Formats: sequence, C-alpha cells, structure tokens
Amino acid sequence: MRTVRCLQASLITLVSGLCVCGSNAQPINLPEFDRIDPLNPFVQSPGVIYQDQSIVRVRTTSQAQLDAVLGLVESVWTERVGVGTITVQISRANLEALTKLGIAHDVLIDDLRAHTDTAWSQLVAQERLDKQNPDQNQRGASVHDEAWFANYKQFGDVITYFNNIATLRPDLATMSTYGTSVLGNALYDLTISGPDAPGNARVDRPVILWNGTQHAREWISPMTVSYLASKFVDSYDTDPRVKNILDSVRIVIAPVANPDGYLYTWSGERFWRKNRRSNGGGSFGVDLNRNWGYEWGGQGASTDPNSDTYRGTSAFSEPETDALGTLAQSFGSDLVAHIDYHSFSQLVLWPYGYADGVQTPEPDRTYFDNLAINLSDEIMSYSGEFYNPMQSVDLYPAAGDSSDWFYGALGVKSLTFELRPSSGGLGGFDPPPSTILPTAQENFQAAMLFAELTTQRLTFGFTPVAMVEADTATPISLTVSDGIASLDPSSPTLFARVGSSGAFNAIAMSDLGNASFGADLPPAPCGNQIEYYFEVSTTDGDTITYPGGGEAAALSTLAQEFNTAFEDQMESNSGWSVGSPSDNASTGVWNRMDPQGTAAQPENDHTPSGTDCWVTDGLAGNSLGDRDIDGGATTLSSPMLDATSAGEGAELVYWRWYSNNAGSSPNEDSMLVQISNNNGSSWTTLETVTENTGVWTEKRFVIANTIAPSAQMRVRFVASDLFNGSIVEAGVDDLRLESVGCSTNPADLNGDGNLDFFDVSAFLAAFAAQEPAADFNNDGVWNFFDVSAFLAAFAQG
Ligand code: 0X9
Ligand code: ZN
Repeated sequence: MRTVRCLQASLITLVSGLCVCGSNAQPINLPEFDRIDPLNPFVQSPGVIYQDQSIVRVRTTSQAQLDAVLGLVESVWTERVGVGTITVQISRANLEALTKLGIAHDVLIDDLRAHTDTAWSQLVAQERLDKQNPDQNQRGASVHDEAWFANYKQFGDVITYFNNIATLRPDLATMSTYGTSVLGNALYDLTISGPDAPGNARVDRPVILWNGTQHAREWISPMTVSYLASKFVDSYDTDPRVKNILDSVRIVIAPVANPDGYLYTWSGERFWRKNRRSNGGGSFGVDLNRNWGYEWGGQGASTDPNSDTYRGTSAFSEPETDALGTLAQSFGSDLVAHIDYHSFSQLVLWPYGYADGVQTPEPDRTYFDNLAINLSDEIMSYSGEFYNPMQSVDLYPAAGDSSDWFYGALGVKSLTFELRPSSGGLGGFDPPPSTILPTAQENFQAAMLFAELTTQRLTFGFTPVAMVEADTATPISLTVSDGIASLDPSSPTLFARVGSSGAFNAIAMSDLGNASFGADLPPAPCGNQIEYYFEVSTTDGDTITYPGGGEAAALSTLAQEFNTAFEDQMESNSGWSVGSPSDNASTGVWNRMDPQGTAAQPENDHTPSGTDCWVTDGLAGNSLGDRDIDGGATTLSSPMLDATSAGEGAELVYWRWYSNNAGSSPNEDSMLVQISNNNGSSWTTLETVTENTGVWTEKRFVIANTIAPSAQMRVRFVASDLFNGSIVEAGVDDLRLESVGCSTNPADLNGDGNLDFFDVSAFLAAFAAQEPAADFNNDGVWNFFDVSAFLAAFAQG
C-alpha cells in the first residue's frame, strides 16, 4: 500500500510540484526548465553564430606556421594541437589570408552555418512530428518510450524523462540531485536497483556510475544514457537478465554532467564543448574532462582559458566535476565501475591517458584490455558496428580526464566510451536523429555486459583444449582474479571424469603464482571424452564454479593419439627465410627473437620451455606504431618439409599471434598463411587471419583438405600493413606435422582390429576379474561407469 500511496502522491507531484513521500521520495520536484521551441519561427538555430565561418584541416610544417595559423583562427577543433595536422574554425576572410600565406589546408565544411542549419532543420522536422503528442515528446509515453529517441532532446526534456521513470517505477528508480552547476542548474542523477530483498538489501549492492554529457556538443551522449535508464527499468519485469543485474547492482546515471554547456548548445552555439564558467576577459568555459584531480594539469590539458581543452584553475575547480566526484566518493568502496559517455569515433577507452608512454599496471592492464574487447565484441555481434578498444593514451594524452581519476584515485574500473559515428569531421557531433536509437540500443547491450563483468565476484581465465594426449595426464591451468570478492587461494579444485557419466573426481589445484592454478586432467583411453569443471571459494565463503553451470555445464576434451613427425620450436633457425620479391614493408619485417611485449605483440614466445619465435620485429620500440609492420608486406617462408612423414590425414599445426585492432584504421589488414607442395613454385591459401586474438592461438589443418601432401611442402606467412597506416603485429611459433586419431579402439579388447561379440565377451571377462583392461576410466574401480565407457568406445567403431 505504501508504494501505491507514494506513487499516487508522486503523480500528483508532477502537477502540484509537491511530493510528500518521506524518505521514500522517488521523483522530485522539477523547476521550470529553459526550453527552446524549435518550431517558433523567431527561434534561431544554434548555427547562426557560425555565419561566414568554415572548418578547415590545416597542415603546418613549423612552429612559425602553426603560430600564424593560431593567430588567424576562431577556434581549434582538434584536442591535440601541434605542428602537423589540426582542424580549425576560421572566418572566410581569414581563410583567404591562410591561402595567401601558402599554408596547406583542406576545407572540410565550407559554410559552417549552412551545415549546422541543415542538421537543425532535420531536428525541427522531427519535432513537428513529435509535437502531435506534446506530453509524450517531453517526458515519454511510458517508462521506456522508443519514440522518444527519434529526436535529440533538450536538457529539461531529458530530466523530465528521467523523473518520469522514477514517477512510474518508484520501486526501481529514485531521482536525486547531486549538486549545482556554475550557472545554478541542478545536477540530476537517477538510481536504479531492484527492491530490497531478504539478505539482499539495496544498500549492500555494488554501485555502477554512468554519466553523459561532460562535453556539451556531444548530443548523442545524453540520449544514450537516457535509453540505458529507461530500458533497464522497463525490462526488469520481463527480462531475467536485467532483473538479475538490477537485483545485484545499483546503477546510478547522471545524464547531463554539464547542463550549462548543454543548454548553450541549443540556444547559442551548437558546437560548444566546455562548461560556461566565465574565465574573465570575455573568455568562457573549462573543459570538464581536463578538470579531474588525478594527474591534473599535465599533457593535452591547456592553460589557455580560450582553448577548448582548458583545464581550469585547479583540479576540481568546477562545481560540475567536483559534485560528480563527490557523488562517486559518497558510495565509498561500494562503487566498482564507471563509464563516461562521449562522442564521437566509436571507441572504448581505458585508463591511463594522462601522459605519453604511461603504463597501466598489471593485472589491471590485462583486465581493462579484456573488458574493452569484450564490450566491443558485444556491440559488433549485436549491430555490426566496430568500437575500437584501446588504452586512452593511444588516442592522445589528455591529463585530468574522468576515467583516470575514477581509476587512479578511487581504484574504480572506469571506461570512456566514444559513441557513434566512427568518423566525420565536425558533422560527427550531429549525426542525423535516426542514429540515436541504434546507437543507444547497441550500447544497452554493452551496458548490460559491463554491469555483469564489472560486478563479477571473481574473474576466470581459461583456454579450453579441444584434444589431449591419450593415456596421459594433461596439465591445465586456470587463472582466477579477484573481482568484487576475493579468492580463497587454497580452494581451487578441478572436477573431472572420463566419459560422460559417473561421478566427477575432485582434484586439488596447486597455486602456480600470478593468479594461476594448475592440476592434471586424468589420463583417458584414446577416443574417450574427459569432462571437467572448476570450483573455487571466496574468502567470504561463497562457492563459485567455472563454467557457471558447474557439473551441468562441464567442458569436455577428446583423448587422442598424436604422432609428431616433425616439430620446430623456432629456438634455432632450421632453414626459414624472410623476404619475397613482392615484399615492401619498410618496418616490422619478420625476425626470430625473444619478443618484447606491447599492447599488440606478445611478451613471450609460445614454447613452454623456449624463448624465441618468429615475430614481425619483436622489439617494442618507443610507441605501438614504432616497430610494427608499415608500408606493405613481409613474408616468412619455412624450409622444405615432408608432409607425407606424418602419414595419411597428416595435420599441419602451428601457433600464431595476430593483432590489428590497436591504433587508427584498425582491422583493415590481414595475414595470409599459404602452403605449397612443390617447394614454393605455387601457393594455396590455408587461412586469411583477421581475428585479433591477442594471445597465442593454435591452428590445425588436415593438409590433404587443402593440397595433396608431398615431400616438398613449404608454408609461408605473409603479414602486411596495406591501405591506411595501422598497427599490425604477427608471430609464429611451434610448427608441427602430426597425425591425430586412435590407432586402436580401446574397445577392441582382443586386438584383432574388429569390434564384435568377442570384444564384449573379453570385456565382461576382464571386468569380472577386475583386470586393468576393463577399468575403462582408469579410476581403480570396476563399476557401471567402465561398462558405459566401454560401450561408448565400442559405439564409436
Ligand atoms: O578529449 C576528450 O576529452 C575525449 N574525446 S572527445 O572527443 N569526446 O572530447 C577523450 C578523452 C580520452 N582520454 C584520454 N585520451 N586521456
Ligand atoms: Zn567528449
């Protein structure tokens, strides 16, 4: 009853502006917001200010040239200003002066006013359609209203939409303010979480904070976080995945971190970025994303109040950053993760980013890298859009950004998302309104996964093996890192069984250091499956399995006989050669060495006891782009190998590394792996590698499926950086020729090559006599499971 009464009171609130719900107040009393009426013929577009202005990309070659350019421009649109290429806003008159000075440039947007007015007229047209239902246009027709996302929304409309969520679902959403902007606008946030439950009080749940709109002109940001808010609340009753998340997490969303700037982009200047602090002397605005207090004031943060990246007078000098930081700190150690939503470029950025060459310490570096890749993959598989995951400093160094502070000062897993579009000059800040919904939807997928991954009690790392050596114990290892809970290091246990029935045997795992735990899979006769899973405990007494489903979700691997006819661990050169007539790479040429690890290249070769591998220049260099492949192709060719040595069905096996997802223009390139059976006279492609594994990956090919095996086989790896310059690194190690299979079926007990009645009878005799031959799962007991394993092997023929 209480909730219902409060809900009624809340609905009245919207009208009367007064809520008396005690401490349970869900929606809040909103002021009258300044609102532009785009349909009013006297209202001007926020592009008017750009009359006779152009956007130009300028290329300078000296400091003198750069100074001349800076003297002519209205403002600089590039975050990183220096000799080289920058994008500037310049008056038509000064554009002529630039031309006369002979400084190289391209005009990106000739008439900035016309450009902005075109985007504005799209918005006006959509507003006209929306106007048919004015109430819905402002606050949405329901908790989650897809139609609301058909157009960009002003500050007041966003906040009204949020308050409406809290009004309609007071059981799930609470609206608050957390401070006031420079110009006195309230800073709003919405907390979303499932109701209190026995043993699961809201206040005990970890907190995730998402904020939008630090940068005023990035209009797709408030829209995206609005979508997250309403979609999470709306899906609670219908989507078990969302219910699961909201019952275990508190999500706090601050949709407009910079209300003054955002209001100004609607009323005055469409491409305003900063807040609206008066810096004196007619200069306005601090870049809030240079004002945070971790390593404040370093690279990429300007001391010039006129600059678009002005850092402010001190860390947290601005009430907008100060209040958001204070809100974050108010959650204490409950705050576990944060995302700052920006646009544009489609990036998933992880800290640090405050200075060139800054290294994020392990194990967080690996954690962030995996997290960002997982989120990027999630979006890719949902919508096909690529969000490039990278450490933020690889975009450019910028001190005082939010993610550096959340991570550096609070130890919170923080990301900065750059939303759609992936590219596009200034127009990138005003993609057509039809971009809003798909951007928001793909980010809802990523946001769900983000909530799940960052609030995991522990994080597991395990690479399943498809096949193991028959009759041999196989060492495997599992990594377990602390998440929001801590691992009891004495707890990791492997559960395994031979065959697909019977009890799993518990096998204690030993601590191998570096969060890694090892144990042996039991030996199994050729042709048998081994099923297994892991179980660990947290220090607070929870039991967690990997995979999550435990026994029911057990992993499996097949015991096989491997006959290795040839193996090259690349520890010495057995006759490999580098180069081909068509090679034209200028850097990153293949060499054989102990690689130096970078974000794109392995730290170690693959051979467990080895050091060296083939790698496209294994030196790390001064930056990611220093020693990778540039300018074309580089070819690595094997010596002549006898493919017939491993018999019929011979397989070519190698471990490879490939990375092309860091830096600019990612995923444009590939590595060709080719095979020849005539000593290199002609080549057939085995695979075209594009997947960015970022780990050593084993590849296995039945040679006869591609080419007739001969004694004159050669293999070559052609890695290249074609098209735009990008980061490409590749590696090859541990190449083998082998045959895989079972020479004898273990069910052929009398060894006559036939599976028949006589084997069944031999099995029964051996079983009755408790002979090893009938202990099919090698567990020292003769029971039903041996019968079942025998029958399984028998059935395989
Ligand atoms: O420059 C920014 O603040 C962000 N890009 S935006 O175009 N939205 O302005 C990116 C910040 C990423 N952080 C670092 N590179 N340190
Ligand atoms: Zn931004």
